[in-house]
Amino acid sequence: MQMTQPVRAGMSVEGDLDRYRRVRAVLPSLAEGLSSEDLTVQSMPDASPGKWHLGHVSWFFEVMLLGARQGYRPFDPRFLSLFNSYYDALGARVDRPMRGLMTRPGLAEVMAYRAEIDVRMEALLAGGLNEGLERDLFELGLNHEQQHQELFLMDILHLMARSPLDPAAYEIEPRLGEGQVVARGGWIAFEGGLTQIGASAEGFAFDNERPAHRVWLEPYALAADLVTNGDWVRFIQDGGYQRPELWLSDGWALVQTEGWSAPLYWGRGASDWTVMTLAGRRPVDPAAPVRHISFYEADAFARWSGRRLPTEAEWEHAARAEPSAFTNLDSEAWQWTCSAYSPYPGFRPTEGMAAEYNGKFMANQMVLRGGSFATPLDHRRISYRNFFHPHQRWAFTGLRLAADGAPEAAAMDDDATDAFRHDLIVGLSERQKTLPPKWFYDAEGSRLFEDITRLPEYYPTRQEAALLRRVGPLWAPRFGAAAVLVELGSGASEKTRLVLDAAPDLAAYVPIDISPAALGEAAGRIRADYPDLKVLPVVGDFEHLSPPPSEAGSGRRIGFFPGSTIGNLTPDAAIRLLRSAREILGQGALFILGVDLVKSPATLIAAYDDAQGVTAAFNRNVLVRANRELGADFDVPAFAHRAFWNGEQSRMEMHLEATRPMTVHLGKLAFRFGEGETIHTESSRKFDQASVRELAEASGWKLEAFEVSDDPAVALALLAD
Ligand code: SAH
Ligand code: AVI
Repeated sequence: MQMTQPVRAGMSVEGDLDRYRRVRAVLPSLAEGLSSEDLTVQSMPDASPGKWHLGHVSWFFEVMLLGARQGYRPFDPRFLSLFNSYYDALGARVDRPMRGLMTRPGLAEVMAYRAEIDVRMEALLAGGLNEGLERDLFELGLNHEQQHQELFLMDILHLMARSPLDPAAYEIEPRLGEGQVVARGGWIAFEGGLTQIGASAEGFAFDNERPAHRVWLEPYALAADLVTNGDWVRFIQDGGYQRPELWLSDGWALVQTEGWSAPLYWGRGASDWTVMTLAGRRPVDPAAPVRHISFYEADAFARWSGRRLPTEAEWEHAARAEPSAFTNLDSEAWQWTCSAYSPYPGFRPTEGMAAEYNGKFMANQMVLRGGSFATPLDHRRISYRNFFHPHQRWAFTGLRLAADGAPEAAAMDDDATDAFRHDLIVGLSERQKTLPPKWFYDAEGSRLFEDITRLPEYYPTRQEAALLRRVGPLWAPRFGAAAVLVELGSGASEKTRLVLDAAPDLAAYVPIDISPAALGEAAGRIRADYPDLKVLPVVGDFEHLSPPPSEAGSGRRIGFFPGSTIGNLTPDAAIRLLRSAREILGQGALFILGVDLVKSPATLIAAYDDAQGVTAAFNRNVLVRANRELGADFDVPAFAHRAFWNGEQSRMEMHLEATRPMTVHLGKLAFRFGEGETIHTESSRKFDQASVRELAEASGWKLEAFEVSDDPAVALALLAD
């Protein structure tokens, strides 16, 4: 359901009456299709029945505007207390936890109340609003109603989620704004300094957003994207809910008493996580931003990532300075900040009857910024301060990570985009169109690769990890004291842990990866789990290595290049890489190289063309990335994933095949594809001991050991300077 949108600039300016009607039409349309039982029951003390929302927002207009005019006679004097929410100055009211006991007035009566308030409000608007307080209260009434549109959806979802039937409140999830944006990856760095936040004196804003004031910010960075469900699954898998060291004390107490083990509404399906949504129970979409987490969970996740939550001032400064650098700034989930909800310096509550609107809640709650899919489009504001208690999870809450300083991950910049464009133009201009595989690894590509590593068909990760567990302890004694582990293409740094565990006296770890998102997250997790290790991540291309940072110290350099990623390079490029690694690692260096071994084509092909289509998605993602980052116009679904064994070159090949003739544009350039024509996106060379020896020797290393795993076999080679 896409709700009516405001009239935009360029069209006629919307009058008070039209605006009133548009805003007031939304709640009844959200209630349509729900039964009076659905709208009467209250699922918990924090939530309200749908019927109550419908009545309360009308009450607001009645009390604040209509009732303030002389000689006004209430629609029904009893409603004045029935639908009073929390205004002590306005007399008696029904306690919130009791709202669900209101079988009367029935739904029809509440709708009649709404209709009558509309008639009276429309008469008032026809006569014109008094400028000043009355106009301000009208604005407040509309914004108040919009807040309740979102609350209505939160409360209905909570109610539906308590039913064992998993009922779908709507056929599709209602969105009050535009759709979800694909993740971009990376970090946006800000210098900080003296900045200004808060709403200016013009236009509508709630009292809590004012006054605008100056704030000093130290250098910081904010993640381009929201944390996703996929990220959250990794947190769970890494024992996120079982490790007290990640949690604030009050949060850990709740994990125990409430038995939290996943976000609210998540459940375990037959094979994977499911989540209850407004459209019923669904599989958890790993690419979608996580929702329904408490402040405590957001904070624990940030600590697990080696990051932190942003302050609200950092959030607002970033959103003002570079709104287009971020995805889902205000369109998916409210973002927890680490700022307590308190008055801005110089705060003055709204005048008159609505003085209790915000100010009296300024204790024990945390600020959230942005907006959610359920926030009406013209209700979102950069200065908006939403707030909830830190334990509450039923709002549409998510998070965006922050970091101190300019994190290593912020280095993904225009140069990388230029290089991607260059490689795409050169690659698409060749007779056999090609694209280097390094461009697979944006945030989504890195995530998809991690999914590949868990596929039943993709044996290399499992086999190599098992082998590393065996040979790590045999080789580690050769490292010596205070050695430095330099890993190429470190990705999620999962295998690294096996080396770190085998060699506890390593001084430093230098992961090098082209994917800022994967690197930043992995470095954070390693930092958290190995507090005595210096973790010095480098965003970069391992085909252009530079010496490890000097903070790493002078211990022996241990190169680590697992995963058979070397097989993704041409034989010449592989030699060049190993040669330059030998140079930059210096005298006495060791190098642990992982390679996949030649085996039956059937096993290989299955590993690169899995039944679930994850490898296909990984392959196609590079086109999605080209569309997003370079403005290309690949028709992604029209490209088929192909994987085959090239025996002559001893390599698996992945291609993207045009399933119809087409032309792809990149700026002013056009590239034509015949039907069946492919882009060669990756080669994965498969080795044997002889070819590894040849490679090592051609690049100046000695092959000291060569250990082979069980079938399907992979190998680890120990090279010495
Ligand atoms: N080492 C991990 C990940 C392998 S996936 C494992 O064995 O499971 C390959 C990794 O190399 C990805 O993280 C990717 O981002 C990175 N990578 C690919 N090409 C790269 C390049 N040219 N320079 C640096 N990193 C690269
Ligand atoms: C990273 N690299 C070694 C993987 C491989 O097997 O060549 C990438 C990959 N491609 C398809 N599946 C996995």
